[in-house]
Amino acid sequence: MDKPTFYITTPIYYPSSNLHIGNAYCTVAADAMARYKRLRGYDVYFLTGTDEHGQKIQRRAEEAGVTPQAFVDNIVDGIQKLWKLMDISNDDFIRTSEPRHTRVVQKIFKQLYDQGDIYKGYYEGWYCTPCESFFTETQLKDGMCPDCGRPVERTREEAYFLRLSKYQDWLLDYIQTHPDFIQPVSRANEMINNFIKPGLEDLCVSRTSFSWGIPVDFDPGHVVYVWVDALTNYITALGWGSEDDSLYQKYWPADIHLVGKEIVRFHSIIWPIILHILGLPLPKQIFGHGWLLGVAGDKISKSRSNCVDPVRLCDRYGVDAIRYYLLREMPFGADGVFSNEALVNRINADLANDLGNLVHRTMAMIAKYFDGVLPAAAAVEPVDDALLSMAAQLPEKYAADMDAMHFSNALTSLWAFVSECNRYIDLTAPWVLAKDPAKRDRLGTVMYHLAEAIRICAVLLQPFMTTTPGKIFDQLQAGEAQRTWESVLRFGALEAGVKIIPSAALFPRLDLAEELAAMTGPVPETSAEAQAPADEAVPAKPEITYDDFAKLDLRLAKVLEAEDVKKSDKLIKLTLKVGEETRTVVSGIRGSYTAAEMVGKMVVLVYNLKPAKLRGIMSEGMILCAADAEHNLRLVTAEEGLPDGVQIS
Ligand code: ME8
Repeated sequence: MDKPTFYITTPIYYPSSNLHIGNAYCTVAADAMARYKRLRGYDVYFLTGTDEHGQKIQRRAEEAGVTPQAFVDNIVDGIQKLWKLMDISNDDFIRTSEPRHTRVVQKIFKQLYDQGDIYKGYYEGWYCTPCESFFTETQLKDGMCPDCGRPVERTREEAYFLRLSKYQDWLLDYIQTHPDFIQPVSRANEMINNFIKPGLEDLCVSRTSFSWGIPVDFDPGHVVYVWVDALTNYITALGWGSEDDSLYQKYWPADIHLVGKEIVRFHSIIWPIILHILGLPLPKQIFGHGWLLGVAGDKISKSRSNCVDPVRLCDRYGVDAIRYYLLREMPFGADGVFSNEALVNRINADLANDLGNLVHRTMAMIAKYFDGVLPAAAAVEPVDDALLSMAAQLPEKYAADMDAMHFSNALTSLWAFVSECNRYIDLTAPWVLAKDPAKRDRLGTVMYHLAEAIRICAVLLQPFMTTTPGKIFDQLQAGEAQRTWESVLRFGALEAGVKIIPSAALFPRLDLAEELAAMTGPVPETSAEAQAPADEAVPAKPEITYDDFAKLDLRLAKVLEAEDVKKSDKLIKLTLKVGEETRTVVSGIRGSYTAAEMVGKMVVLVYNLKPAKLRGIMSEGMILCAADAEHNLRLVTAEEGLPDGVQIS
């Protein structure tokens, strides 16, 4: 009989810079689910990938002086290496710049247009480049992007629109009659009350102001809006609309689209409507997980200083410890704080003490009392009851939590069993039994129970950890049949008489103070992180003398006028007053400031910079800004009280 299928996806990541631990969180969770379903006998298809188009990437590439394709190729390579390092078992990796994707997106766009669900009009509104999202005036928060709080740009351009409004009632009805469609339930309520019921506006689905996107093939100059491009990856990867759609036929509809909570909106509004218009079935579930927060309670993200590098963590603590921590520490639907301290404490308490000691003590006792040969179990005594009944109940409880993606609960149950095993050692006191030859059978029973319980733990750990279960199975000489889901449904799958092979501690204990010092200090030269391309790192420039510095003539200047430079999405032409003098400077600040916002600002001008022509305009100097890794700019200025023209030293 054919196995049941299970199709799970992660979001496809923006290769605008290296990934952080928050991105890894989502992928590790999807991987745990994929491994769990495989363990349960499903034919699993697990998809991840990269979302490579858009203005943000085009800008980053321009800044780096390379083509967008070369820019993303480099970062995608790092992402693929990270998933390999973290033992992510994806079956495919889709890149939205691949022809297998772009061809089909063009086809979908055309079909929606031919059906009348996409029409041409004018877009006028506010655009947030980092979020790749349009907002109406009322959606802005204090004039800024309501999602990320950064400046937005006023945009008016000819554009295509998708008729979301037409499908509003259908979508509302669908969500209300399919309670599992959006999970957790709180997110479904948020979609209904905050977005659908207030009214869906038609969505602008093409852009003309940049070129790094999938061209609308019947209207050159337009590229497809990144979210329409990105969302369709879930079916283009399966070959929908291509000559071979066998994967689509087999796996669609997806069982779970796993996404972060801030992008549930795109997945539960735009995506279902597109599928509905195309006449395709909807995914069974969109699960919105919470965020990993920094210790200050803010979302960990690439553009903030709280960015935590997964390569560095895996390098220092091992992949299994990191995967375990991510899924154990916080309930999956909710936000949770990532801290080095909590990580080290978990490694010490759960992995080194509870699990590591259990395995180590048991193996050492079998080696000592039975010369390493696993004894058979004899008669059961009342003191065994708690352990045996817990072993019998564990799989069902664990499965219920795993099926609901309550990873932390599943691990809590598993660790309650680990604790019960440790308690069992204390209760049965094998070292006392070992002194009495008449208790030899009893000692053998205790040892067998422990070894078997450890095997069950290793089987159930397989979705979470990728090397530790194998190490435990090897010590126990457990074969394939003793690693399966079915093998945990019956206590007693291990064969007595095998020679166990004790080995080194699974998880060495860590010194908290030492770890905190190491993780907040500089990256060691030997670490994988130090060797990885450090996209975010800002290399120090060579030392200069005071005389070198004194060559710079920096002056305060006031912005009198500002206007966008035509045919550029980055540049603003500024007219500056520098004392008695007026200067023209062309500045690449448009992603972060609008021309209107610039007027009246006091800026720092590099007064003696050699003039240069930019887009045909002679720029006489440059203004100073601070920039983060995402190239969000903030003007450098002086505190109030000084007139323009004064020199800065
Ligand atoms: O959103 N904690 O890509 P992305 C938990 N390209 N999850 C986090 C997180 C954090 N601190 N920071 C980010 C995109 N994420 C789109 C997806 S899908 C068709 C297109 C999660 O690289 C975030 O919630 O910005 C999202 O699910 C994923 O990382 C990718 O984010």
